[in-house]
Amino acid sequence: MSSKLDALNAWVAEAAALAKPDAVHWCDGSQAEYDALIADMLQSGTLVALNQHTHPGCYLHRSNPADVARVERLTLVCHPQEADAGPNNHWMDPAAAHAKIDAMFDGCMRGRTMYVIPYCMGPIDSPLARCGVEITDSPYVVANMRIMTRMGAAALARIERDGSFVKGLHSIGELDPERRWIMHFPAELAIKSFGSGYGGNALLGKKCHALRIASYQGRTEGWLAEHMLIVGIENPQGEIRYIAAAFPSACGKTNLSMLIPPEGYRRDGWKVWTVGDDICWMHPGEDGRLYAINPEAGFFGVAPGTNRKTNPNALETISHDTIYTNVAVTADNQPWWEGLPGTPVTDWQGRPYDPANGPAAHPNSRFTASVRQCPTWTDQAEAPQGVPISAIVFGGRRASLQPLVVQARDWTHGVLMGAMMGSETTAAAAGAVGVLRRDSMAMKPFCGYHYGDYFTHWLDFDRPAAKLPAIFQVNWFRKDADGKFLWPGFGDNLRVLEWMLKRVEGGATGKPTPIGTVPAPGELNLEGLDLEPGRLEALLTVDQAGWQAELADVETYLESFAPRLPEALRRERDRIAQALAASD
Ligand code: OXD
Ligand code: MN
Repeated sequence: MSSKLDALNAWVAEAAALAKPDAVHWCDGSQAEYDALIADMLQSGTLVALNQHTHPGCYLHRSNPADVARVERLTLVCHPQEADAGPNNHWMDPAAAHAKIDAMFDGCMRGRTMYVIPYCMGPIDSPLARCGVEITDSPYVVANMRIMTRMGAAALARIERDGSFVKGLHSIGELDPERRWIMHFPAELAIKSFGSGYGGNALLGKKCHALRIASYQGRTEGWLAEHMLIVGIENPQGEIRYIAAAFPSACGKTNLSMLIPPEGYRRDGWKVWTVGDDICWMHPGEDGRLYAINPEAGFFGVAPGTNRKTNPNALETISHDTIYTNVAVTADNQPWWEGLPGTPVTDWQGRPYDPANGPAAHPNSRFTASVRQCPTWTDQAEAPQGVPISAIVFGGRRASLQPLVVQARDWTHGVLMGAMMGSETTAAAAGAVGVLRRDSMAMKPFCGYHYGDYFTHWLDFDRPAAKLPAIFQVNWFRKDADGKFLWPGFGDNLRVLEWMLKRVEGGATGKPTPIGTVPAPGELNLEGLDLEPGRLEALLTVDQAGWQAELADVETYLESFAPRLPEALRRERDRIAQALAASD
């Protein structure tokens, strides 16, 4: 009798015939299965147990030192037509790509077990969720996928109901950077990844499915898959408003999604609720608003930069049942990275710590932990219909120019703000750190199709009955002439979020500038904050000549997407350039 799982069974059989594993294991997602995998990995040395008294259920994985980050130049989006991938992606003809990578998969799982991981991105009963199946030869990937997704029997049952799923085939191969590819076939809803065990390259539910493939699915089906955190802000009246915020990798999305309100806010009854820290799928609801779900079930966060001061909620989240990757360890076997108390004795590569070798923890070292372990996690993250979004925030890491916060005057202006985002690069991707690059909507490494078409898709949400979120641009990273950050950031960012929500509700008038609306004097609540005189003014200044140069650069950047650049964005850029010139 034919079943809706026939396609899945046939694909698994085909993959097994190609990769030739010794055994095939269908993952059920149970605790017993997880425990057995952990035990096997402890035995094989893939994992090292950490101090089980201070960190129960925590383990450390040391990756191959040449496999520590996403590699954009080896990440391909294989549309049948090269033009559909756009200048924002690397492309290969699908047939050539399949042939190249299948040759690598041939026999690659000999002597290994092939794991079949059914998973669901999003609450299991949500109409907004989508399923996938990852085939992998890495037990580390299986254990991480169990934390990061709804994995196992329930996902398989949904796949049987839906009859469709994203196919992800993964092998660590020999972990040879010369034999490594991360390939996407959006039209086939398929992913093939070879030669890397690193999260973004190997946990296929995350960047590969939930962003690159899903962005393409979202375009066809009328929704958005974005590189955004989702946070709920509860005011003293008990009303909760949700904000979605896009920042490039390693720019503090995890910190913002679980921030601790400043003391005065806590006293007044403000609360912060975490829905997600990295990915947001947004669909228009019947009432015209955008509703969001977090497709993930876990955090795959950057460890360095996480400490008592920056993110106590994350520290608590990862104090148990967490997989650490590439952190250092202390003499009593606790996980350690720069900024934590204590002293490292062993670095991320397992060598005795020697400062001459660089940081003890890899700058892109990570933790994998369930969202449910987060003290600020809200069960609204399980709401099948998602949470309504009141504001969308775009943020980059810019030492100069970009003010602390600016509001777009309308949706088109907001889409331009997202499209022109620039940010200084971080360690989350291989390559130089600290170089300014354009990263539209923080999706440069993740948009699965031509950016010009993507901008058009964004603009299309502005329909007559739509009640769209307000759009803001923020920059927590502006520095003074001495290179010191002007804004304290972290918990104090709530002050900026509060202003945004006041704007949404009509409670703040703001001050218009040629590039958008900034807080009027007195509108940002600075109570309890010891900002030196002149700092706020410096944070909110619009440097006219600097912005004219910026817009000239933006023009060149946007024109790189011609002929698919939507005319509306070109006009919007021109409007702002003229407004700047007129304010001269
Ligand atoms: C991530 C990234 O892992 O953006 O979230 O690199
Ligand atoms: Mn990310």
